[in-house]
This record gives sequence, structure tokens and C-alpha cells, in this order.
Amino acid sequence: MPRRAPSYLQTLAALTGLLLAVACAVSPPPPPLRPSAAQPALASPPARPAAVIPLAAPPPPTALERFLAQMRVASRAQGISEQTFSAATAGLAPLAAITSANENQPEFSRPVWAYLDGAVSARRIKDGQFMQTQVRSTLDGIAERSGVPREILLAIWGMETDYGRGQGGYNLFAALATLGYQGPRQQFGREEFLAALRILQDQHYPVSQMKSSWAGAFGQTQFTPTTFLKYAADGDGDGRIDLWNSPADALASAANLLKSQGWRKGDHWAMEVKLPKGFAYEDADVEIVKPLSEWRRRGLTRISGNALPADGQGAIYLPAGAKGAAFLIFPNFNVVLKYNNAASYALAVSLLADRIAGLPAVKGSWPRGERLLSRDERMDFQRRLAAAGFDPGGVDGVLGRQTRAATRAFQKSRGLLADGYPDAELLTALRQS
Ligand SMILES: [Ca+2]
Repeated sequence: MPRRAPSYLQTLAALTGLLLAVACAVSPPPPPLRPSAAQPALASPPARPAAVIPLAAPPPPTALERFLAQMRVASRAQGISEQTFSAATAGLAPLAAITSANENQPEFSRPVWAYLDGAVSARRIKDGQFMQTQVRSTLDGIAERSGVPREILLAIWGMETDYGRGQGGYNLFAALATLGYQGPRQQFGREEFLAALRILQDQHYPVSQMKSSWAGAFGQTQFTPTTFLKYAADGDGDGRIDLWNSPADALASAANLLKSQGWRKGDHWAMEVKLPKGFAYEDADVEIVKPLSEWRRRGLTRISGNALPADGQGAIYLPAGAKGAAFLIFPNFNVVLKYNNAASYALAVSLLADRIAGLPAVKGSWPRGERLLSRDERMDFQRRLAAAGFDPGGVDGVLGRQTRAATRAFQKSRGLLADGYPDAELLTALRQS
């Protein structure tokens, strides 16, 4: 186990060097965008004078071609050279796997406990501790300059790419073009495509190195191009920024992003807590922030039974409702949300960071025997809430702020515990009402 990570990095470095060498040496001519679409069939000599050949009109441009034509104009207006544009788009074709990932909405969501089991696994904790020994002095310098602790940076590195192992293998420009010309993320795809051209022009990477996830995030800490332009940093001081191959650059960039988003040095991020009997669950919501003195007064303690910190403020997060573990979340938790706007992600980063630092695992239990509502059931739940006079703010299957508030109001009207968490039991109660 302890040998895996460095040999992986060495392998990666060797492979990258090999790829660069191959790219420089061969450099094949770019294939045409549409290999055969507009070429008239002239294989046999014309039987009649050329003037009467019934030439077909060129087919109309495809959606991808129209997208690229728009991007060519837009990028030229931003000072992107024709050379850069051509290098990025030579042979570019849409990626079918990305089209389907982009359009598929999962019918069932994964329970938070199953997500945390994978995200904060014993293997990932151990690897994080090992990587800490490998890049300790780099991390110490970055933590000192940014105020973001080592373990948070390691946890983001582990969550994003398993410490560099899984960076995504799609061509960045093809991924962003596929998102940009069709589907629900076109504005995102267009902005990021232009930003990626800017990066190529400024940083002179070989296009073959610019690999990304299907959603266009790249490098060891998975930056999008616009995020790169705002926050990327040269962590190893070699004068270049390389998020694919330099852990120091990737970690310094992540720290720079978190610092810019308001990370509070020395403050907590999340802490497992124990709620007292008879606790007023309607205030257990990620958006209801109160001074810690108020939570102490209401009987909250750390999970160990010890008192909460003396100063500061926080909100209560119940990832699985009142039947699961409870956490006090601090302003730094919301800074992690800037990295990836899902509370379960920020919780995974928080818990992985704690475990890498040697703190104990979550003590509270999860309702592992319970099944989550499907998307259809969540929509049915919302429809029935609305019919019962509790406005869930639309029927979209997403359990956002308004749905949580409506759920609480319904729970209170029935004398139920108002945790705002719709489960199968509550759906049954609503169906029977
Ligand atoms: Ca560097």
C-alpha cells in the first residue's frame, strides 16, 4: 500500500513525458471536420459537359459546426489567435458518452451513508496520510500562506481525483464543445470553452495534455477553465502552472480558491454533535445560522459530550434527517461548497480531513435499512404537499429550501418531528391525508 502512490505518480510522469514526446514527434495532419459530407462524387469522368452536372447544394452546417463558428468569432474578439483556435479544434468531434452523461438524470439518488462510505473509505484515509508525508513541506508552505489547513487540501485532492489518480481522460475542448452546443449546460460549455482557449494561448500546453472529466474539470484538483483563470497558482515555483502533473500547483490553486472565497484561518468546518431530547428540529437546517452560545443554551454538545467551542456561529446539518447523524457546520463548510455545491460533498471533505488528521469516525448511526424516495416519489411528495396547502415551490423532485420548509410545516401540522426530511413513511402519511 505505502508504495502505490509514488509509483503511480512516477508512472504518470513517465507516461506524460512519453505522450509529449510522441505528440511532438508525430504531429499528424488534422482530419477534416466532416470527412466526406461536401465532396462531390468525381470518381468517374463526367459523361456530360460540366455545366449540366446536377451539383448538390452543400448540406447545412451541423449544430457543432455552428457552435465552432460562433466560438471562432467570439474568441477572435477576445484576442485568441487563429493558430490557437485551430490547434484546439483540429479534428474535434462530439463525445457521445458526454452527451448521455449530460442528459441523464438519475432516477434514484444514492443514500448519503453509502456516498460517505466510498468517499471516506479506510483506503482513502490511509492514502491521504501517506500523501501528506510525501508533500509535507509543500503543504506546510501552502497552508502557512493561505490559512487553509493541510488536511482540508489533502481531502479535496482525495475527493476530486483520489490524489491525482483519476483526472479524467476526455479531450478538454471536445468535452466543453459537446456541453456547449447541446443539452442543459450550453452557457457553461461556451464560457468554459473560451476560457480553455485563453489558457491554451497563455500556457502553451500541448492540446494532447489538456485532459478533463466529462464536465470539463481538469487536473489533480479538478479546476474548470474559468476557475483556473481566477485562482490557479504556481505552487512549486517553476514559473509554470501545471495542474495535471504538479501536485504542488494543484494544491496551491485549491488553497488559493478557498482563501479567495473567505476561508477563516483557525476556524472549524464541521463537527458531529449530539442533539438533546425534545430538540426543536425546525431549526436544524443548513440555512439557519445561530451563535454557538445559543446552540449551547439549547443543549447541543459535541458528540463526545464535551461543550461546543466558546465563540462563533453555525448551523445544524442532518444529512439523513432526525434518524441519522447530526453535524454543526461552520462558515468554512460553506467555503468548501464553493468548490462543489453539494452539502454531501462538503461533508465528505470535512470528514475525510478529520480522519486524515487522526480524528475519530462518525459515531452517530445512519438509517441504513431505509430506502430513499425515488425521483418520481419525490415529485409525488411535492404534488401532495401542494394539494394539502403546503407550497413546496414547484414540482421538480429536488428537495430544496422551499420543499424542506413545506415539509416541516406539514410535519408540525400533524404533530410529527419537524426535521424537514421526506422519507417513505412521511410520503405514506401524506398519501393518506
Ligand atoms: Ca509550477
